[in-house]
Amino acid sequence: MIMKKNPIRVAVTGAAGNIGYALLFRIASGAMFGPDQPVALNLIEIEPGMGALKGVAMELDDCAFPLLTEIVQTSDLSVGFKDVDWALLVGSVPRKQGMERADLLGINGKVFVGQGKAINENAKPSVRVVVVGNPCNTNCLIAMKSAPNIPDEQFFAMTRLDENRAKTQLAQKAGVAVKEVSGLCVWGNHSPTMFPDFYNTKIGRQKATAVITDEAWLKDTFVPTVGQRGKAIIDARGASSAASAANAVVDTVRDLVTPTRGDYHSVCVISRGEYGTPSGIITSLPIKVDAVGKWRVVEGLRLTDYAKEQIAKSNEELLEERKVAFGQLGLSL
Ligand code: NAX
Repeated sequence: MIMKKNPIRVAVTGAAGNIGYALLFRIASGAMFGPDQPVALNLIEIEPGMGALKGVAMELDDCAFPLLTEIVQTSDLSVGFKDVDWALLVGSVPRKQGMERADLLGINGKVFVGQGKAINENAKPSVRVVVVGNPCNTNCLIAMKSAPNIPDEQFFAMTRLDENRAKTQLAQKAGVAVKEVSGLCVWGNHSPTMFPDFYNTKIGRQKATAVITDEAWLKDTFVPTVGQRGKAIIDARGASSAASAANAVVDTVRDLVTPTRGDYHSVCVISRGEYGTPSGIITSLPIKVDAVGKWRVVEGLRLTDYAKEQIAKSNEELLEERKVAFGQLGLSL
Protein backbone atom coordinates (compact mmCIF):
# COMPACT_ATOMS: atom_id res chain seq x y z
CA MET A 1 0.00 0.00 0.00
CA ILE A 2 1.30 3.49 -0.83
CA MET A 3 1.46 5.72 2.26
CA LYS A 4 0.08 9.17 1.52
CA LYS A 5 2.37 11.90 2.87
CA ASN A 6 0.94 14.85 4.79
CA PRO A 7 1.50 18.14 2.99
CA ILE A 8 4.38 20.37 4.04
CA ARG A 9 2.93 23.81 4.74
CA VAL A 10 5.10 26.65 3.43
CA ALA A 11 4.50 30.34 4.13
CA VAL A 12 5.98 32.82 1.65
CA THR A 13 5.96 36.55 2.39
CA GLY A 14 6.16 39.03 -0.47
CA ALA A 15 4.41 36.31 -2.46
CA ALA A 16 3.21 38.69 -5.20
CA GLY A 17 6.69 40.16 -5.73
CA ASN A 18 9.26 39.26 -8.35
CA ILE A 19 11.01 36.51 -6.42
CA GLY A 20 7.66 35.19 -5.21
CA TYR A 21 6.50 34.89 -8.82
CA ALA A 22 9.54 32.80 -9.70
CA LEU A 23 9.50 30.77 -6.48
CA LEU A 24 5.93 29.62 -5.87
CA PHE A 25 5.62 27.59 -9.06
CA ARG A 26 8.83 25.72 -8.30
CA ILE A 27 7.70 24.86 -4.77
CA ALA A 28 4.33 23.69 -6.08
CA SER A 29 5.95 21.63 -8.85
CA GLY A 30 7.96 19.56 -6.34
CA ALA A 31 11.38 21.11 -6.96
CA MET A 32 11.85 21.98 -3.29
CA PHE A 33 10.60 18.91 -1.40
CA GLY A 34 10.56 16.23 -4.08
CA PRO A 35 8.19 14.76 -6.63
CA ASP A 36 6.05 12.76 -4.17
CA GLN A 37 5.68 15.35 -1.40
CA PRO A 38 2.41 17.33 -1.31
CA VAL A 39 2.68 21.02 -0.34
CA ALA A 40 0.27 23.66 0.93
CA LEU A 41 1.11 27.33 0.30
CA ASN A 42 0.33 30.18 2.69
CA LEU A 43 0.86 33.31 0.59
CA ILE A 44 1.42 36.48 2.62
CA GLU A 45 1.33 40.01 1.22
CA ILE A 46 0.75 43.50 2.55
CA GLU A 47 -2.70 44.92 1.78
CA PRO A 48 -1.67 46.79 -1.46
CA GLY A 49 -0.29 43.51 -2.84
CA MET A 50 -3.43 41.45 -2.28
CA GLY A 51 -4.91 42.15 -5.74
CA ALA A 52 -1.77 40.99 -7.54
CA LEU A 53 -1.56 38.04 -5.17
CA LYS A 54 -5.02 36.92 -6.26
CA GLY A 55 -3.74 36.79 -9.83
CA VAL A 56 -0.71 34.73 -8.80
CA ALA A 57 -2.97 32.30 -6.94
CA MET A 58 -5.18 32.04 -10.05
CA GLU A 59 -2.12 31.11 -12.10
CA LEU A 60 -1.10 28.51 -9.54
CA ASP A 61 -4.62 27.07 -9.84
CA ASP A 62 -4.27 27.04 -13.60
CA CYS A 63 -1.14 24.92 -13.41
CA ALA A 64 -3.17 22.10 -11.83
CA PHE A 65 -0.09 21.01 -9.89
CA PRO A 66 -0.83 17.51 -8.56
CA LEU A 67 1.23 18.17 -5.39
CA LEU A 68 -0.43 21.47 -4.42
CA THR A 69 -3.15 20.75 -1.86
CA GLU A 70 -4.16 24.24 -0.70
CA ILE A 71 -3.47 27.95 -1.26
CA VAL A 72 -4.09 30.46 1.55
CA GLN A 73 -3.96 34.16 0.59
CA THR A 74 -3.67 36.61 3.45
CA SER A 75 -2.25 39.83 4.85
CA ASP A 76 -2.89 38.61 8.41
CA LEU A 77 0.31 37.16 9.84
CA SER A 78 -1.48 34.97 12.38
CA VAL A 79 -3.34 33.29 9.51
CA GLY A 80 -0.30 33.24 7.24
CA PHE A 81 2.03 31.54 9.69
CA LYS A 82 -0.58 29.19 11.19
CA ASP A 83 0.90 25.69 11.55
CA VAL A 84 3.58 26.25 8.93
CA ASP A 85 6.57 23.92 8.59
CA TRP A 86 8.62 26.48 6.66
CA ALA A 87 8.47 30.28 6.59
CA LEU A 88 10.25 31.84 3.62
CA LEU A 89 10.52 35.54 4.40
CA VAL A 90 11.03 37.14 1.00
CA GLY A 91 9.12 40.42 1.26
CA SER A 92 10.79 43.51 2.64
CA VAL A 93 10.78 47.24 2.09
CA PRO A 94 13.27 48.33 -0.61
CA ARG A 95 15.65 51.21 0.00
CA LYS A 96 14.20 54.37 -1.50
CA GLN A 97 15.91 57.56 -2.56
CA GLY A 98 17.05 59.62 0.39
CA MET A 99 16.79 56.67 2.79
CA GLU A 100 19.88 56.00 4.89
CA ARG A 101 21.06 52.44 5.51
CA ALA A 102 20.19 52.91 9.19
CA ASP A 103 16.63 53.92 8.24
CA LEU A 104 16.28 50.76 6.18
CA LEU A 105 17.52 48.61 9.05
CA GLY A 106 14.98 50.21 11.36
CA ILE A 107 12.02 50.03 8.95
CA ASN A 108 12.63 46.43 7.98
CA GLY A 109 13.60 45.59 11.53
CA LYS A 110 10.08 46.45 12.68
CA VAL A 111 8.63 44.19 9.98
CA PHE A 112 10.81 41.29 11.08
CA VAL A 113 9.98 41.81 14.76
CA GLY A 114 6.31 41.44 13.80
CA GLN A 115 6.93 38.41 11.63
CA GLY A 116 9.15 36.76 14.26
CA LYS A 117 6.45 37.22 16.91
CA ALA A 118 3.74 35.86 14.61
CA ILE A 119 5.90 32.83 13.76
CA ASN A 120 6.55 32.29 17.47
CA GLU A 121 2.85 32.29 18.25
CA ASN A 122 1.41 30.49 15.25
CA ALA A 123 3.88 28.25 13.45
CA LYS A 124 4.71 24.65 14.34
CA PRO A 125 7.48 24.52 16.98
CA SER A 126 9.58 22.68 14.39
CA VAL A 127 9.20 25.52 11.85
CA ARG A 128 12.27 26.48 9.89
CA VAL A 129 12.67 30.06 8.71
CA VAL A 130 14.67 31.25 5.69
CA VAL A 131 15.11 35.01 5.30
CA VAL A 132 15.70 36.40 1.81
CA GLY A 133 14.44 39.99 2.21
CA ASN A 134 17.36 42.37 2.68
CA PRO A 135 19.33 43.08 4.75
CA CYS A 136 18.69 39.35 5.16
CA ASN A 137 21.26 38.45 7.84
CA THR A 138 20.17 41.15 10.25
CA ASN A 139 16.47 40.71 9.43
CA CYS A 140 16.91 37.02 10.27
CA LEU A 141 18.61 37.83 13.57
CA ILE A 142 15.75 40.19 14.46
CA ALA A 143 13.09 37.58 13.60
CA MET A 144 15.02 34.99 15.64
CA LYS A 145 15.21 37.29 18.68
CA SER A 146 11.48 37.95 18.35
CA ALA A 147 10.63 34.23 18.39
CA PRO A 148 12.01 32.97 21.71
CA ASN A 149 10.11 29.67 21.60
CA ILE A 150 11.68 28.62 18.33
CA PRO A 151 15.27 27.31 18.63
CA ASP A 152 17.88 29.63 17.10
CA GLU A 153 19.12 26.73 14.94
CA GLN A 154 15.87 26.90 12.96
CA PHE A 155 16.66 30.33 11.49
CA PHE A 156 18.59 30.79 8.23
CA ALA A 157 19.41 33.58 5.80
CA MET A 158 20.38 33.15 2.18
CA THR A 159 23.82 33.33 0.59
CA ARG A 160 23.28 30.43 -1.81
CA LEU A 161 22.74 32.80 -4.72
CA ASP A 162 26.19 34.25 -4.04
CA GLU A 163 27.67 30.73 -3.93
CA ASN A 164 25.99 29.77 -7.20
CA ARG A 165 27.18 33.00 -8.82
CA ALA A 166 30.74 32.40 -7.59
CA LYS A 167 30.83 28.81 -8.85
CA THR A 168 29.76 29.89 -12.32
CA GLN A 169 32.36 32.65 -12.47
CA LEU A 170 35.14 30.17 -11.62
CA ALA A 171 33.82 27.51 -14.00
CA GLN A 172 33.72 30.02 -16.86
CA LYS A 173 37.22 31.27 -16.11
CA ALA A 174 38.56 27.70 -15.97
CA GLY A 175 36.55 26.60 -19.02
CA VAL A 176 34.90 23.69 -17.20
CA ALA A 177 31.31 22.69 -16.42
CA VAL A 178 29.94 24.33 -13.26
CA LYS A 179 29.41 20.94 -11.58
CA GLU A 180 33.22 20.58 -11.48
CA VAL A 181 33.44 23.42 -8.93
CA SER A 182 33.01 22.35 -5.29
CA GLY A 183 33.93 23.37 -1.76
CA LEU A 184 33.08 27.01 -2.36
CA CYS A 185 31.77 28.68 0.74
CA VAL A 186 30.70 32.30 0.74
CA TRP A 187 31.44 33.67 4.20
CA GLY A 188 30.02 36.63 6.12
CA ASN A 189 27.22 39.01 5.23
CA HIS A 190 25.00 38.85 2.15
CA SER A 191 26.37 42.17 0.97
CA PRO A 192 29.26 43.28 -1.23
CA THR A 193 31.59 42.53 1.72
CA MET A 194 30.94 38.77 1.50
CA PHE A 195 33.97 36.58 0.86
CA PRO A 196 33.76 33.67 -1.61
CA ASP A 197 36.66 31.53 -0.38
CA PHE A 198 38.44 30.46 -3.54
CA TYR A 199 41.37 29.02 -1.55
CA ASN A 200 39.34 26.02 -0.31
CA THR A 201 37.50 25.64 -3.62
CA LYS A 202 38.20 22.70 -5.90
CA ILE A 203 37.89 22.52 -9.65
CA GLY A 204 37.62 18.85 -10.49
CA ARG A 205 40.10 17.24 -8.09
CA GLN A 206 42.51 20.13 -8.05
CA LYS A 207 42.64 23.21 -5.90
CA ALA A 208 41.00 26.13 -7.73
CA THR A 209 44.19 28.14 -7.19
CA ALA A 210 46.16 25.44 -9.07
CA VAL A 211 43.79 25.70 -12.05
CA ILE A 212 43.38 29.48 -11.97
CA THR A 213 46.87 30.56 -10.99
CA ASP A 214 46.27 34.28 -11.42
CA GLU A 215 45.71 35.18 -7.75
CA ALA A 216 45.34 38.87 -8.61
CA TRP A 217 42.36 37.98 -10.83
CA LEU A 218 40.84 35.93 -8.02
CA LYS A 219 41.23 38.74 -5.48
CA ASP A 220 40.61 41.80 -7.62
CA THR A 221 38.18 40.62 -10.29
CA PHE A 222 36.45 37.45 -9.12
CA VAL A 223 35.61 38.55 -5.56
CA PRO A 224 34.17 41.98 -6.54
CA THR A 225 32.32 40.46 -9.51
CA VAL A 226 30.47 38.12 -7.15
CA GLY A 227 29.87 40.91 -4.62
CA GLN A 228 28.52 43.29 -7.28
CA ARG A 229 26.61 40.74 -9.35
CA GLY A 230 23.22 41.86 -8.02
CA LYS A 231 23.91 45.41 -9.16
CA ALA A 232 25.21 44.22 -12.56
CA ILE A 233 21.93 42.36 -13.10
CA ILE A 234 19.88 45.43 -12.19
CA ASP A 235 21.98 47.49 -14.66
CA ALA A 236 21.45 44.94 -17.44
CA ARG A 237 17.86 43.90 -16.81
CA GLY A 238 16.41 47.01 -15.24
CA ALA A 239 15.13 44.81 -12.42
CA SER A 240 16.79 42.83 -9.66
CA SER A 241 17.59 39.11 -9.75
CA ALA A 242 14.41 37.14 -9.35
CA ALA A 243 14.57 33.71 -11.04
CA SER A 244 18.11 33.06 -9.86
CA ALA A 245 17.19 34.21 -6.34
CA ALA A 246 14.16 31.92 -6.32
CA ASN A 247 16.33 29.08 -7.58
CA ALA A 248 18.74 29.70 -4.70
CA VAL A 249 15.85 29.52 -2.20
CA VAL A 250 14.91 26.14 -3.67
CA ASP A 251 18.55 24.98 -3.46
CA THR A 252 18.87 26.21 0.15
CA VAL A 253 15.76 24.47 1.46
CA ARG A 254 16.28 21.28 -0.55
CA ASP A 255 19.82 20.95 0.76
CA LEU A 256 18.71 21.62 4.35
CA VAL A 257 16.19 18.74 4.18
CA THR A 258 18.53 16.34 2.39
CA PRO A 259 21.49 14.62 4.08
CA THR A 260 24.64 15.96 2.42
CA ARG A 261 26.37 13.38 0.23
CA GLY A 262 29.07 15.47 -1.37
CA ASP A 263 29.60 19.18 -1.35
CA TYR A 264 28.86 21.52 1.54
CA HIS A 265 26.97 24.75 0.95
CA SER A 266 26.85 28.34 2.19
CA VAL A 267 24.01 29.14 4.58
CA CYS A 268 23.76 31.99 7.08
CA VAL A 269 23.17 30.51 10.53
CA ILE A 270 23.57 31.61 14.12
CA SER A 271 27.27 31.80 14.86
CA ARG A 272 28.73 30.13 17.94
CA GLY A 273 32.23 31.45 17.28
CA GLU A 274 33.21 28.90 14.63
CA TYR A 275 36.40 29.86 12.76
CA GLY A 276 36.76 32.91 15.00
CA THR A 277 33.46 34.51 13.91
CA PRO A 278 31.76 36.65 16.55
CA SER A 279 29.04 34.69 18.39
CA GLY A 280 25.42 35.73 18.14
CA ILE A 281 25.24 37.00 14.57
CA ILE A 282 23.64 35.35 11.56
CA THR A 283 26.62 34.83 9.29
CA SER A 284 27.35 32.65 6.28
CA LEU A 285 29.25 29.46 7.04
CA PRO A 286 29.91 26.12 5.29
CA ILE A 287 27.04 23.80 6.22
CA LYS A 288 26.48 20.05 5.95
CA VAL A 289 23.37 18.09 6.94
CA ASP A 290 23.75 14.73 8.69
CA ALA A 291 21.78 11.51 8.19
CA VAL A 292 19.03 12.55 10.64
CA GLY A 293 18.62 15.94 9.02
CA LYS A 294 20.57 18.05 11.53
CA TRP A 295 22.83 20.72 10.11
CA ARG A 296 26.31 21.47 11.36
CA VAL A 297 29.17 23.76 10.44
CA VAL A 298 31.88 21.93 8.47
CA GLU A 299 35.00 21.69 10.60
CA GLY A 300 38.67 21.71 9.74
CA LEU A 301 38.83 24.10 6.79
CA ARG A 302 42.07 26.06 6.71
CA LEU A 303 41.63 29.75 6.10
CA THR A 304 44.47 31.85 4.71
CA ASP A 305 45.35 35.11 6.45
CA TYR A 306 43.80 37.00 3.53
CA ALA A 307 40.56 35.01 3.83
CA LYS A 308 40.46 35.58 7.60
CA GLU A 309 40.90 39.29 7.08
CA GLN A 310 38.09 39.49 4.49
CA ILE A 311 35.72 37.38 6.60
CA ALA A 312 36.47 39.50 9.68
CA LYS A 313 35.59 42.67 7.72
CA SER A 314 32.26 41.23 6.62
CA ASN A 315 31.44 40.08 10.15
CA GLU A 316 32.36 43.55 11.46
CA GLU A 317 29.69 44.91 9.14
CA LEU A 318 27.19 42.48 10.65
CA LEU A 319 28.10 43.55 14.18
CA GLU A 320 27.54 47.16 13.12
CA GLU A 321 24.18 46.33 11.50
CA ARG A 322 23.14 44.53 14.68
CA LYS A 323 24.16 47.51 16.81
CA VAL A 324 22.20 49.98 14.67
CA ALA A 325 19.09 47.81 14.27
CA PHE A 326 18.94 46.61 17.88
CA GLY A 327 19.46 50.21 19.06
CA GLN A 328 16.54 51.43 16.96
CA LEU A 329 14.28 48.55 17.93
CA GLY A 330 15.19 48.47 21.61
CA LEU A 331 16.29 44.81 21.36
CA SER A 332 18.93 43.45 23.71
CA LEU A 333 21.66 40.96 22.81
P1 NAX B 1 9.64 42.94 -4.98
O1 NAX B 1 9.62 44.38 -4.60
O2 NAX B 1 9.35 42.55 -6.38
O3 NAX B 1 8.58 42.15 -4.08
C1 NAX B 1 8.51 42.30 -2.71
C2 NAX B 1 7.09 41.97 -2.31
O4 NAX B 1 7.05 41.96 -0.91
C3 NAX B 1 6.06 43.00 -2.80
O5 NAX B 1 5.02 42.32 -3.46
C4 NAX B 1 5.60 43.67 -1.51
O6 NAX B 1 4.23 44.03 -1.56
C5 NAX B 1 5.85 42.57 -0.50
N1 NAX B 1 6.05 43.03 0.87
C6 NAX B 1 6.69 44.14 1.30
N2 NAX B 1 6.65 44.19 2.64
C7 NAX B 1 5.99 43.10 3.06
C8 NAX B 1 5.62 42.60 4.33
N3 NAX B 1 5.91 43.28 5.44
N4 NAX B 1 4.94 41.44 4.40
C9 NAX B 1 4.62 40.76 3.29
N5 NAX B 1 4.95 41.18 2.04
C10 NAX B 1 5.62 42.33 1.94
O7 NAX B 1 11.04 42.39 -4.49
P2 NAX B 1 11.78 41.03 -4.92
O8 NAX B 1 12.56 41.26 -6.16
O9 NAX B 1 10.80 39.91 -4.88
O10 NAX B 1 12.84 40.90 -3.72
C11 NAX B 1 12.44 40.61 -2.39
C12 NAX B 1 13.59 40.78 -1.43
O11 NAX B 1 14.64 39.86 -1.74
C13 NAX B 1 14.25 42.16 -1.45
O12 NAX B 1 14.45 42.59 -0.11
C14 NAX B 1 15.58 41.92 -2.11
O13 NAX B 1 16.56 42.84 -1.69
C15 NAX B 1 15.88 40.53 -1.61
N6 NAX B 1 16.91 39.76 -2.33
C16 NAX B 1 17.70 38.94 -1.61
C17 NAX B 1 18.66 38.12 -2.19
C18 NAX B 1 19.50 37.22 -1.38
O14 NAX B 1 20.35 36.57 -1.97
N7 NAX B 1 19.37 37.12 -0.07
C19 NAX B 1 18.88 38.16 -3.66
C20 NAX B 1 17.71 38.71 -4.43
C21 NAX B 1 17.02 39.89 -3.77
O15 NAX B 1 17.78 41.04 -4.01
